[in-house]
Amino acid sequence: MSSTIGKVIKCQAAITWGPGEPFSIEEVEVGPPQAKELRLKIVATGLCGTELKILQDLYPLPYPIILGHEGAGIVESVGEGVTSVKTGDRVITLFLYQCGECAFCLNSESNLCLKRGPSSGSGLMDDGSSRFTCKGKPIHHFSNTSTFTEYTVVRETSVAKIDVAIPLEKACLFSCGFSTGYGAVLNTAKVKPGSVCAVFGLGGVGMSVIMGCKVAGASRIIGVDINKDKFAKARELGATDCISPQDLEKPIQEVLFDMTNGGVDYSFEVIGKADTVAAALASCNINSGVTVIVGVISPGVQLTLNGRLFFSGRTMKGSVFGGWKRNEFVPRLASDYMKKKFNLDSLITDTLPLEKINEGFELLRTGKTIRCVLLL
Ligand code: CND
Ligand code: ZN
Ligand code: ZN
Repeated sequence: MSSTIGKVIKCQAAITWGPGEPFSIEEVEVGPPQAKELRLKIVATGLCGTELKILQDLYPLPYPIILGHEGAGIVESVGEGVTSVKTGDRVITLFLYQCGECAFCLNSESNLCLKRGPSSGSGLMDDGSSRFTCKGKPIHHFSNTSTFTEYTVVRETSVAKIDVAIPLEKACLFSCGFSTGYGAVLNTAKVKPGSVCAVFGLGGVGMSVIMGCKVAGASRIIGVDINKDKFAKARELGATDCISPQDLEKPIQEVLFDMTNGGVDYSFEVIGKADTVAAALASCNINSGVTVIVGVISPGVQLTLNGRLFFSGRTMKGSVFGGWKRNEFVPRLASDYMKKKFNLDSLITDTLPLEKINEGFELLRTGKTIRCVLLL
């Protein structure tokens, strides 16, 4: 590895040239890391529902771009001033910008940085340039990570060390899907033992919400999805009931209200659609019901909520990256993993090489995979 230090690396990457375009496998040049940056050899990267939305809903991003935000890899080299990691360290990527110095970053209760919030930024590094080029053109970075490439460059603050015995092809799910769902339960909702929970959307993130609810001691966990093929896995992971809204004669919120004698204590929206947000809110109980929105709602989509739903004690809140901070999530998740509190492995239903990334997203779009992990 040392022979590449300080040099440009040529490698394969999946480039998205414009909104909604399929991934194109190209040779890219990846420049060496600058101050406070590091270059990472990606070993594994999961395909998350967020990229699927970006492709389907034509998100306005700085194109061309290398997407991917659920990665795990090995540090190839570090730029000037990097102190927390070194060549050879195993790390996972952190898509959420956390400067580590502002008032929000210093507050133990918050994980969104004052400087950038959850925004993925301009697609450029802090010096205003990109470390990727392809066919002579600069290619943008995505979400502080860009993992659909054999090598990427990220800020030092965009990785967390994972020096425990979890294989990187599994640990990549700590980088988004698993942590996002599990943390939404433990950090954002703070589900109390004995609670009744409903989870709308049973993808990789929703399944991780189910595992979180189980660890929190929920007495009942109701999975809601229009794809009934998801139900077997949801039950295996802890769901006590599974319902498809398409099988019902009444709206899902009314069915949940009746089933639970007055509504659920916590509902999680893990789809990112306006109508399921409204249904999740209406499903929770009028006194202390809490709805957590985990799903990413596409730009321009407005929510329509009946104001009467708030003539109640209900709470509705958002959750990004499960409320985790860079320095705290790996030790906690690794410890729970070692104690076998959750089953990370069962989320990974498919593995593919980088060249088959379009096939992987097709599996996700058609609901045939929970998490497909690309092995690079
Ligand atoms: P994935 O596509 O795997 O799962 C979505 C699930 O929702 C699928 O099982 C669908 O069948 C189901 N679904 C779709 N429409 C409906 C509907 N109308 N009613 C019931 N079920 C439906 O996606 P994922 O699990 O990877 O991601 C889920 C969401 O989480 C998605 O919006 C993604 O963008 C978001 C997310 C949020 C964050 C965060 O930090 N908040 C991080 N990563 C992903
Ligand atoms: Zn900050
Ligand atoms: Zn994600």
